[in-house]
Amino acid sequence: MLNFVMSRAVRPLASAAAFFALAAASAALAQTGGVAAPPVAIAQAPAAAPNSAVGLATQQGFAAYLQGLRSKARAQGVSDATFDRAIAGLTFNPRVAALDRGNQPTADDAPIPDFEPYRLRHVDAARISRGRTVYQANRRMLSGIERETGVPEEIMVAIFGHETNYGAVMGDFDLLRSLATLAYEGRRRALFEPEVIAVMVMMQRGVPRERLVGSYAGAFGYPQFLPSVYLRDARDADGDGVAAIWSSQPDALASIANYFVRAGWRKGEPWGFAVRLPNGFNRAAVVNRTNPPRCARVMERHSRWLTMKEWQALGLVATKGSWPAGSVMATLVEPDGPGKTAYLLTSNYRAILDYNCSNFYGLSVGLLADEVRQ
Ligand SMILES: [Ca+2]
Repeated sequence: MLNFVMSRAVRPLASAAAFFALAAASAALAQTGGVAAPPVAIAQAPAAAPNSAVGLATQQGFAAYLQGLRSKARAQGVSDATFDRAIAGLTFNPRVAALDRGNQPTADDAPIPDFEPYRLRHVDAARISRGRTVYQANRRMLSGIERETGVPEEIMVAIFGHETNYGAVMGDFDLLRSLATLAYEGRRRALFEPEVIAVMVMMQRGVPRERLVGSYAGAFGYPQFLPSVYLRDARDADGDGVAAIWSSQPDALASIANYFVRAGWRKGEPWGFAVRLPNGFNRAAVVNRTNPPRCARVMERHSRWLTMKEWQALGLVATKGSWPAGSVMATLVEPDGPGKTAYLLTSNYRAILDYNCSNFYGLSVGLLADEVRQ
């Protein structure tokens, strides 16, 4: 299960797909009475809070806001009948608002914890074992998708494992209620309002209302897609005509692969691998001097890009296995500082960061994938 350390490691992200893990972690905490979420606000806001707990003005403002979405929904092909069905009985969810307030971005100068304790919790024996079971159960389908897309079978499985512990923790918040609450609240309306409309589009396309549940921040199903990501990337792989990423492992795994194709996964290249640095390695010579366009706190831990041939010439040694082709580019990351395990990370690692921009997430997905394949 994801835990709160992940949400501390997660930075605010440009990608709409950015906060899956954070949302899942918070949803899991909320479901289990977790102690890391804001305790007072949540204790005062039971799951089915009556309108009176929020205040009439808030509920009236919320209802007026929803009505104002009608023309935007129409523009996306949502009929008035679907729109009315979507907003029927919908109320502001104070618990969602409290969870959102509890997940403010980490300060830029906050210390970053070590990766190794995180790895031990998230790439653990149980998650590896279940991943191997999912892998074996879906081999025929997975290998077909890998042939078609170039996305490795084990990467699909590892994302599934990290997002929802293979479907065990998907969240039970009503997506429309959560996303509309977050949009109405306004702090990230530009992000959440299109997601409200996207849920309505899903309804218009026939997704059953009762399937529209997920994390408090609107991520849902086995891969914890946002509704807009679902509309863009979800696929039907088992042939029943519905991209049922909430109940079909083939659909979910194929949809994850589709996401990575769009994110630029390069066939035949690894995500990365562990390396040993030579004594006296000159880190200053490989510092990245460019400004990352997004996700700066995550990217600033990476060296500049060099080819595998250049890294080898600098004396790096792969701790196991062989090197990729000499022309493949990679950055160097030392998540726990000098003297501990270092990693060379390719552009495929950046595709994992596109899914969730956290080095802890990216490394643990890659390492879980390696274990699942063995
Ligand atoms: Ca299907």
